Amino acid sequence: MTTVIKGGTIVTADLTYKADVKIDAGKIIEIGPNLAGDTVLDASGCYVMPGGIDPHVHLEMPFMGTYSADDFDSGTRAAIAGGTTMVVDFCLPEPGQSLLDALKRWDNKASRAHCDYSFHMAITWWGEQVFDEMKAVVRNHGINSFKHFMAYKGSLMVNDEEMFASFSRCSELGALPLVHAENGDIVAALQQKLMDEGLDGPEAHAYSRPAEVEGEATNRAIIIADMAKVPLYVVHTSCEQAHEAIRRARQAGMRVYGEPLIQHLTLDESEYSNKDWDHSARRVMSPPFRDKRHQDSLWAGLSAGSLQVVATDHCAFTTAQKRTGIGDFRKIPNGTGGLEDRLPMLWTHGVATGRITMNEFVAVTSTNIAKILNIYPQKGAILVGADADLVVFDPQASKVISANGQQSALDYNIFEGQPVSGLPRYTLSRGKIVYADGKIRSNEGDGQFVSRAPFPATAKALSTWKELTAPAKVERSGIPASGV
Ligand code: DUC
Ligand code: ZN
Ligand code: ZN
Ligand code: ZN
Repeated sequence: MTTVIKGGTIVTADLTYKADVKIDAGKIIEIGPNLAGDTVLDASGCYVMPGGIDPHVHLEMPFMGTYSADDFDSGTRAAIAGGTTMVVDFCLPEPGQSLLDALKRWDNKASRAHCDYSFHMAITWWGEQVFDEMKAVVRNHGINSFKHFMAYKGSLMVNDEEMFASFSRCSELGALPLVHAENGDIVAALQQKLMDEGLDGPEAHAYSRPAEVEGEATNRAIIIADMAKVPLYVVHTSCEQAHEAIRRARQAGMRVYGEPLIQHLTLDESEYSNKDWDHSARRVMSPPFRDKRHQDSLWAGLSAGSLQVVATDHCAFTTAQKRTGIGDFRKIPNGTGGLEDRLPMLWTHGVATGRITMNEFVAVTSTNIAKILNIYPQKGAILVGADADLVVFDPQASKVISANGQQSALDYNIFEGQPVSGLPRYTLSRGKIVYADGKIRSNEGDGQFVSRAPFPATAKALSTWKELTAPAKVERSGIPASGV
């Protein structure tokens, strides 16, 4: 049984052209004019693009004393309703827990996914067991990326010594380290100071995590990666200082990537000064939303290529969960949703405004991350032989974003009331129509794990750091007598 997507305009990261796409057994088998097939999808007036890949989601994540509200069922339904056909979640071992045991739990949770998925493995503690298990994670479990939290002191945070050891191990294994870059020690100190001053509301969350703590940590992570001779991926890049650090590193020849979130691109710090506590708390995430200067820097980075990916960090908490932080902003679970809205919001605020081109849109929502994670062209491409993960995107379709009818389990939407133009007409996952006419057509468990091979061992050549090699051991005639 073949499917043909007919009458659309194909948009990839580098080409825009009119052609039909023919699919069989989950793969693209032909691209060209006047194709025929058993099932025909009308794409007239639409752009046919690689399905979105969101490399940063937390579904059913154990965090801050609770679990994020969207699981692999509702979370991946939100993904496909928004034109995203693959998500990458973070497997989080508890301190002291075996990475492989944690992975079993994540495999189990993800068995409900409606679209394809993969995992990053988080390094939440360090020891010989972690060092050993990293190899099995890469070689036997198809995971080539490791996440490091430089914040969340006392729970997820790792220190510089641990990061250097883990980054060095990544270099040996052909894996990519990721960082959540915020200086966790300074954040903790600022949080305490604000609480002591009686500032306990959601606005204080933003004061406790200024751009400086992100800029400092980003710079530090880049230097550590360079010395460990490994590329680096910086998640949720939200400010000018972090962007500048990444841009400088790239200019110097380092392979460093930056990932702004759709939330930081489109919402600003004024969200936290809303009189309604719930409104502000629902938007508490780390890093927090920032002012226009930072937003302009992120947009510039996307069009200039110094920032490569737009993600969501989808980590959704209900209003009831957020309210556990009334009286102490440190207890508001950090995280916001966005999976269903990433593509329409980026199209509306990026492509429709002329800030990025359609081809750049495809690059930053799909193709670039497929290359960075070493799954291109299986994913992120419209090529013969690639997986038929596609979105038929109607640039004329519009709606006003609302929590009513959304796939997410949340009782609100942080983009509520925002008009968007540009919506998926069809979403296809490995050739199967999983979303059409506003309805989900997939089943729990349709998604498959996407294995990611290690990178070729090119890391050493990438480092700009020149190790000082010691000359032959200096012979000394003896210990000088003390002069006193
Ligand atoms: N930031 C969030 O807001 N939520 C999940 C974890 C993170 O780093
Ligand atoms: Zn983070
Ligand atoms: Zn995250
Ligand atoms: Zn379901």
